[in-house]
Amino acid sequence: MTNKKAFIFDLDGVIVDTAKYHFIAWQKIASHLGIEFTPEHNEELKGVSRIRSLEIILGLGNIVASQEDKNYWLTQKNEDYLSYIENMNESEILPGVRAILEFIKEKNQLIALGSASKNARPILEKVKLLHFFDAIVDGNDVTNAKPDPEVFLRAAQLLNSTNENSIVFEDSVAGIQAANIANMLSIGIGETKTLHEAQFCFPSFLHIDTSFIDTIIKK
Ligand code: B16
Ligand code: MG
Repeated sequence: MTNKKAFIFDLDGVIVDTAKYHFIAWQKIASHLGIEFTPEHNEELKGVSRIRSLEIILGLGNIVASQEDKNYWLTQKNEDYLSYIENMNESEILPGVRAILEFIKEKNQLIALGSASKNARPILEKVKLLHFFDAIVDGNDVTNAKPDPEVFLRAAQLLNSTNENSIVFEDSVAGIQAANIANMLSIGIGETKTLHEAQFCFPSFLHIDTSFIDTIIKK
């Protein structure tokens, strides 16, 4: 077991804002199905897997679909989403993220990704952050979605770290719950009102001082 700290980052809403692309792609599907899908509905899809997102949208329209139809909509949605992320670049990294990643690396600590997205790797490549990560666990590697802690437990395991030495940065309620269940330090990125279950909460990484990270490292 390492005595280094393991910093586990969620992707969407923490490192990049891909929620806007998910929204446009899901809205197209919903509109084909005659379902009203608003930005408020989109909030419920944050941190949720692709299949579960479709099920939530179908539920909004009280639509019961066959597995074949679901597969068709899932493929359509992802192809559309991929066309939006195709042109992503470093300018889409959320404010303050790179500085924190650099600080953690400078301090010789460990970094992992813990995301529900099956498109996590290509996104990290496009925004040129892939090299910071010692381990990547994404939607291709887990069977249980957040709030199940599987994604974070796998990340800690890959980094050879204990749960108690792991820190999770998350923007979704389900993700914060997953970190708490795993007995990891949960840090919410977003509104305290929404992420009140987090042990710490900041509006963005710009509000996280390096001295705060340093205190965590020395704990
Ligand atoms: P994909 P995260 C999640 O990413 C998104 O928040 C969620 O809205 C999306 O449905 C999910 O990834 C699956 O994404 O369709 O690319 O596999 O926040 O866990 O990094
Ligand atoms: Mg997220």
